[in-house]
Amino acid sequence: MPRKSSPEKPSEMNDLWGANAGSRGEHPRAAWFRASKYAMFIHWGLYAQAANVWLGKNWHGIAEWLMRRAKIPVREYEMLAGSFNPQGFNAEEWALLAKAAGMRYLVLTAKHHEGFAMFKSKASAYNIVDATPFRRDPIAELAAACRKHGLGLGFYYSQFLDWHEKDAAGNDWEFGPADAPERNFDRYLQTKALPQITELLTNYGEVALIWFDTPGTISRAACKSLQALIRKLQPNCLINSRIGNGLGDYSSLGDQEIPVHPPEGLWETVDTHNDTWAYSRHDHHWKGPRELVSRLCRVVSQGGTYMLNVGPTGEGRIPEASAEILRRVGVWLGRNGDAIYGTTRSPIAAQAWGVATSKPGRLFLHLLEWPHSGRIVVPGVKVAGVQATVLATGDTLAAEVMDAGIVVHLPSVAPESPTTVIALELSGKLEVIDRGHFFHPGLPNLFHAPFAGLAGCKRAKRQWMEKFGDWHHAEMIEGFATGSSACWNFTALGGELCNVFLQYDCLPEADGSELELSLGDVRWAFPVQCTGNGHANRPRFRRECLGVVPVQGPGPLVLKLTGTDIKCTNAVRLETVWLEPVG
Ligand code: H79
Repeated sequence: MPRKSSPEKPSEMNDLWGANAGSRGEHPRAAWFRASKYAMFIHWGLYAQAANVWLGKNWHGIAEWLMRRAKIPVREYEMLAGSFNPQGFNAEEWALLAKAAGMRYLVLTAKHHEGFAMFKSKASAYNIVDATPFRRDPIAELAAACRKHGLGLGFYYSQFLDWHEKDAAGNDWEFGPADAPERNFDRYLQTKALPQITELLTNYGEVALIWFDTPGTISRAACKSLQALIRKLQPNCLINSRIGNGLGDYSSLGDQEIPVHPPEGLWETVDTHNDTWAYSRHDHHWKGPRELVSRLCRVVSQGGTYMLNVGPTGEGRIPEASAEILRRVGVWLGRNGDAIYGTTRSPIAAQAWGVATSKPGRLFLHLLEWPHSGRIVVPGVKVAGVQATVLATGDTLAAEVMDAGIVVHLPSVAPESPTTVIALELSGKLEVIDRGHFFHPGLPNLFHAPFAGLAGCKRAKRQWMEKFGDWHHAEMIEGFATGSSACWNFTALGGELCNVFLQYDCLPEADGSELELSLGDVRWAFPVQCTGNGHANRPRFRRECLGVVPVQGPGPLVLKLTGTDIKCTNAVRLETVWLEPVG
């Protein structure tokens, strides 16, 4: 059965990514992937030369989509190749940066949607060796550098979209509709995609993985033959889920998606360092070391791998701000990598202080937030004994097992930046006896939509773009009407006076709707205000302080939001509630 067509219809968004690798067991060929945890994605092609500018006009959003956005005719776009001469490219430098950053393998765009091969190809002269003054094969150079430095190398290959070819999918501005009689997708597969994948798997030594994207309408039979070709040429080469039809070895979640719930099986999050994959002259919105470490820890704590992208320029250089931030994360990994590489998912859920990772007999606590209370609790667990150290320094911390769980006493200032990891050595088996939610004094406590008990409303997972192609993901409570309620049951590990914040989205037709907050014996009504003219697929959140509540712990509590006067169903969406110490 062919998959659904056009990825442009919002109703088909769930099919956009091919995020599911199917349910087969894990193959031994995947063991290195499971242990690696952190990788470098590199988007580099002719679009880097254009840098999101075309004919003097600036474009914003993902820069590798410029050809399609500006609807550039193939002959005009090809001119970029004539001036593509990235003399600053140095494979050794990229490999050394990946090493310094603590990344274990690289995945480079061998061919993106623009259709240009960044390697010597007999199957198409539209390649970097034959069509540019550069004449070098960067993939050959990178393969050598990766081998030398012990890095894995994988290739991104856009198997479905190829805007350069009439027979392939995607270029409707020049070649008309996909089903035009003169277009023949199988011919493109046989004459370009399969031969080029053969070249990639034949000419560059061992290939760690092939990274496909947006499988679109490729038939199961075609995906099967693609998979068979890869298995035949390099039986150990992994294939990501975006090959489509559930044929991948591991799942690539949606672009820039960090899950709230741990997915099953082998999976990765792919992320941008700024808001584009390819280099854009105007995008300087780099995530800093703290945010990157946080994203890495959150992914790894759920058992995933984090692949972070860099976008080298048309001169072949990785932007220095991006490289410098990566190196700082690398310094942190040099001191704390024991809590990342080779770990398995956390046996306990994310807590207000952060997330955990695990190794046999050890639990690592990644303190994404530093508590004011001088201690943290790993709640709801039992173990015979525990010893705690600061992983980066080896300094011992007082720790004890109590009724509430494992308690670790902390200095008032975090000893490590941007994130301190505490290593717990456990005697005996760790038993998780309470998987519920906990309120931690001295910390901001999040109450997410997916963990709420709902009545008269529903959970929804949404993804949208802010600029263009820069995906954002959120889980929300939707369909809120008068009488609907969302309720979080939790155990307070102590008492504290807190500000309560609500992050919500409200369309104009529900402006001034009223809800009621209740926590313990405190209860009051509050209005929500229009947050803009967003539509269902592009929320505009507002984070508002609703007031101060006493969290009366320790003990079980219920936080509840009820619609008392909702002026329009489906127009108020709730994202997160926070309880934060008044400070
Ligand atoms: O390589 C990066 C992106 O270029 C690529 N995946 C990452 C790793 C990617 N290709 N396609 N998509 C992501 C999905 C994009 C869909 C959209 Fe659109 C592109 C949404 C907006 C632009 C297609 C065209 C749907 C609406 C317009």
